[in-house]
Amino acid sequence: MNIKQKLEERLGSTIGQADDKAIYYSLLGLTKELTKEKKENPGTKKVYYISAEFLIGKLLSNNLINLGVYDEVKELLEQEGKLLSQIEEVEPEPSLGNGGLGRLAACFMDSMSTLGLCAAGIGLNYHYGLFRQVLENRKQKEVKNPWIEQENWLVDTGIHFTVPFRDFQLRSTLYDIDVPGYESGVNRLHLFDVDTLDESLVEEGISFDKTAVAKNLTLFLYPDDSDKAGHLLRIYQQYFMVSNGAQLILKEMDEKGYDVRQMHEHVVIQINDTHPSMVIPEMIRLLEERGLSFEEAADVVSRTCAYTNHTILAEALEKWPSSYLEEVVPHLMPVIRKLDEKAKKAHPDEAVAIIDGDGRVHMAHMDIHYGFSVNGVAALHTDILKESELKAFYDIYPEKFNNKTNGITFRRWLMHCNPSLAEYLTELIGSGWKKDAQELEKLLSYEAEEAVRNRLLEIKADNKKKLKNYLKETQNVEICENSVFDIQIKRLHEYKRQQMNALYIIHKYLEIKAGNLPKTPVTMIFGAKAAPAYTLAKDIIHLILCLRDLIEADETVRPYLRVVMVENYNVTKAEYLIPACDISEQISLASKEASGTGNMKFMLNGAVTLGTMDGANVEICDLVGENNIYIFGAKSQEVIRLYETGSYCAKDLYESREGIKKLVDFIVGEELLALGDPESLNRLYQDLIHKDWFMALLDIECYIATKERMLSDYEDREKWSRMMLKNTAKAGFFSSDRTIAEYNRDIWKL
Ligand code: HBZ
Repeated sequence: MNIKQKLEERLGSTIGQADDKAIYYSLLGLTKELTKEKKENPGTKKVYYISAEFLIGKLLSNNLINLGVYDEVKELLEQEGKLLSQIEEVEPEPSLGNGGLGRLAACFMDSMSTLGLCAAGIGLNYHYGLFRQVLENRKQKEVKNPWIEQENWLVDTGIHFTVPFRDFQLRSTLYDIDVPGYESGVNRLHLFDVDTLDESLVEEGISFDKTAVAKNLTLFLYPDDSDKAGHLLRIYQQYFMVSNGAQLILKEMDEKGYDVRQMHEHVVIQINDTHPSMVIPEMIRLLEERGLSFEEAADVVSRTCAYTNHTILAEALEKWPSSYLEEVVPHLMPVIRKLDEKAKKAHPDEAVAIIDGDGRVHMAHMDIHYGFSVNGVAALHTDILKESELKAFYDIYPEKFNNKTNGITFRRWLMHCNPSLAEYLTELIGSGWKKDAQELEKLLSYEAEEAVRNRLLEIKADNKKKLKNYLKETQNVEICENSVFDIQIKRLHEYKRQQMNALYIIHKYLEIKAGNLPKTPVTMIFGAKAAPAYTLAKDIIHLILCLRDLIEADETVRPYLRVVMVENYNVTKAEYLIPACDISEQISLASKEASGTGNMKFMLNGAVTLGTMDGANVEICDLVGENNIYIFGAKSQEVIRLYETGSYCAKDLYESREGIKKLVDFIVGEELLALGDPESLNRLYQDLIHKDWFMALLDIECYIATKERMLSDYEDREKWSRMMLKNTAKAGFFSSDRTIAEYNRDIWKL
């Protein structure tokens, strides 16, 4: 039976007669059926990628692409007057992730399947995800983000485990999402859940009774941890995730008849940041139950586990008070204490202790002592880990440290989100790049051809129009497609410096007021969620929204400068924003952004980077060359030195630089105070002058100068289109297929 027949059978009507909803659910069913027909990726050694987050995005189109039927389905629908892009609107997007770490896990799932690796993801099935962001009264409001409908991508496996806690135990149910590779086999994403969940616990917004663990365990990703109950809940979640994971791994080993004493020959557990770290003591505990001695169990687990670090920000490196662990998982503490004693015996240095003098358990330290690999996610990041942040560990275990520069799946971030560019590339250089991304370099031979460059400009213009229409439909804002699209989309965090970009807006506003008009109007686009308890991040959102409205109401500025904040930024919105971007904002304080992956998505789609020498920006710069990227700001060495000596003083800059003072004062000037919340604006103002922990004032002047140079270069369409071409052509290195091949070559050895 062909696809059309199958689809109409599911619909019970012709495609033409059905509505978008009915077509979506029929396609969902059909896609699941087609996936079932694919073979699982085989292997005698399997990697389990454990992660608190999997930011998978909508799945329909991507699965159709990977199953090789996307074009057929799209054409079929078009013949009947239907648009696949319209039908996709019906699909809810799960928010099972927060940012780069979660999206990376999703890209890796795609690449592991595509490369035919025997692999699985392990995580939790959060019913309400992170949260959905609503922008109201120029502020962020959080509401739940339900995504599990009657018909959905989850498959109930009928597999259950029992997870023990101090006062009770919980029965789990395993749900799977199939992950078909591109023209390859299938792997699974395993999401564990509790049967006893009570969704009605969530009252208004995202608040709920944090003590009713059996009822709330999988409601939200990263529930509020500003009090003790919240901390405990996160420990409950993490332990539930890893205990289920460990039990699943042992079950699969048993089924294949493998000896658990040889676990390291058949299993690799990749620990994605520290959230899954308890898998180490838990697996040891389970092996002890099976008769291994502590020494034997610790040895085989150490040869099985590998740890990826995604940040050097101290506040993100988890340290749990042992009293909390005693309250939730007392049976794990004896194992952790033994691991601590063993490590202390060999390495008495307090800097590498698992349990510190205050009785806190350092999860990353446990990962490094009892894992065989520690990797950073970009070259600079790994160097900083080795030379400063984790130096004490690097001195002990130099052989464990390695770099794996992040990557992105080109199936989603080019073929799906930018089909016209993908098609044009294929027309020029053939379709080999879809399997071997390095082939994009063939594009370089067209650099001198004006017709090619003009076509690239045309595709960009079309994508800008598409974004304009999308924003009109979804948010009722009307932007000018002929303006420069300057985009910063990422988690809201001080180190990412959205506040510095906001200061640029103030600069530009004042310039326009003074009569210095830009040749081409500029549209500044933001998308960002702030963690619900992160006050200063919310203040920055408030500032951006106040600036937006100030400009909207000003007839003299509005034609030249607009500010747009995309509500509830997520994967779907990124798929519209990235292909439409001219200027990619990657302006973190050097040394703070471990890698970044948005930077890679933008360059692939022909945007030009405005960035600091941080994370993977450094590698982008190496690849495209200094003439095809706009780099500014303090270098990481200098920043690290400023922190070490404590010699950065924002106030000095504020007081000595008239230009800086003018911009910062504007935050609490009468124009903004007339629009915004004085407390919020004042808090941000005070912070910038007295703290400015991420040194926005240090880089603001060269940031403004560099962006102005960039805007003026934008006018030279030939020069700009050459830069666009170069960026796309050099993006092949950032395919997650390359990253995963390296993980496999150096760490997993499947
Ligand atoms: O991981 C990000 C890094 O900031 C980014 O530079 C990198 O490209 C990406 C992939 O390696 N890290 C995160 O997204 N981290 C988190 O979201 C996070 C969330 C909760 C935590 C700790 C970190 O407790």
